[in-house]
Amino acid sequence: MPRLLATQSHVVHGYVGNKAATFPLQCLGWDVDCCNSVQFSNHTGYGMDRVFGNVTTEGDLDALLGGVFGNFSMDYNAMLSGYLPNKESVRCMGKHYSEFKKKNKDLLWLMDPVMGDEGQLYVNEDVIPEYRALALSPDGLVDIITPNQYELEILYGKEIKSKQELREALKYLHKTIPVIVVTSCSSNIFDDKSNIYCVASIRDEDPTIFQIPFIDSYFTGVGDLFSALLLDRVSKYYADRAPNLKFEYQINDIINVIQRVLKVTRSLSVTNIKSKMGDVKSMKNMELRVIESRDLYHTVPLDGHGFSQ
Ligand code: PXL
Repeated sequence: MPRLLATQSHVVHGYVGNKAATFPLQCLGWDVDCCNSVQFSNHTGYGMDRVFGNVTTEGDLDALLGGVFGNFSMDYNAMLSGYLPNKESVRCMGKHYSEFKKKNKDLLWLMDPVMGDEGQLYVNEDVIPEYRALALSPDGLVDIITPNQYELEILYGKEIKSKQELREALKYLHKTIPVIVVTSCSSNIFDDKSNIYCVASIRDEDPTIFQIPFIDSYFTGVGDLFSALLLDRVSKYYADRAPNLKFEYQINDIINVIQRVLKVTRSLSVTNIKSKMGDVKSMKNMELRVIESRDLYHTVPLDGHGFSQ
């Protein structure tokens, strides 16, 4: 059974971070070890005044990661990192993951540089240089990143306003990172408000662009589910290199799975009201239906319709 270490948030109620990633990965046959970067009552979309709990201190994170790597060091096939609240936690995760990756070159490290969206940061600003240092490390230790457009711009250091600038940003980051999936691009690049775009890029290959119908509602944890599924699919892609596991098919498959999970989530919501940041009732209504979607995480057979370039 493949084993993975995931360092991201834990919420007591709801499904973001490790709560969004663990069960789907277990359904896919992964043994998942969770290190919690925070323990919050719920995600921050409920409003900061409704978030209770603690950030894991640097000392505790250091002890937890040092402990598992020290005790079980040969056991991991993959490492995932997501929401980390501040400079100290990004630095600590980076130090342990980098040391371990240097000793185990074959394991995959997916880093989701969670910083914000659409021009708004939702972690401390001081994480920025830490993520840039990890993404641009000359050692090239991170295998996959999953930024949204805003996070890509932060890593690149420049705003991206056109497809050409997007290509330049990808080229810049590919110097150190082999696989980049930009999970959502804003409409200023594609000039299209009814769809969102996902751009998947492997070093030295043309990127593939996926068009996804825009759903006017606020879901949280979708990026965390995406990263978890991506790590699963890329692991299989690298392990088998079979023609039917082509990278763009994997991404297409993940997008299909996510759309089905969102469909289940919406169909089971109490009312079909649009969810709004800071509004408890509607936020709770749109918590991802991770359990009810249990049969959806495996590869969806290609039907010839979902795939777009
Ligand atoms: O990546 C989503 C996420 C993860 N962790 C926490 C969050 C959110 C989104 O709101 O609040 C704590």
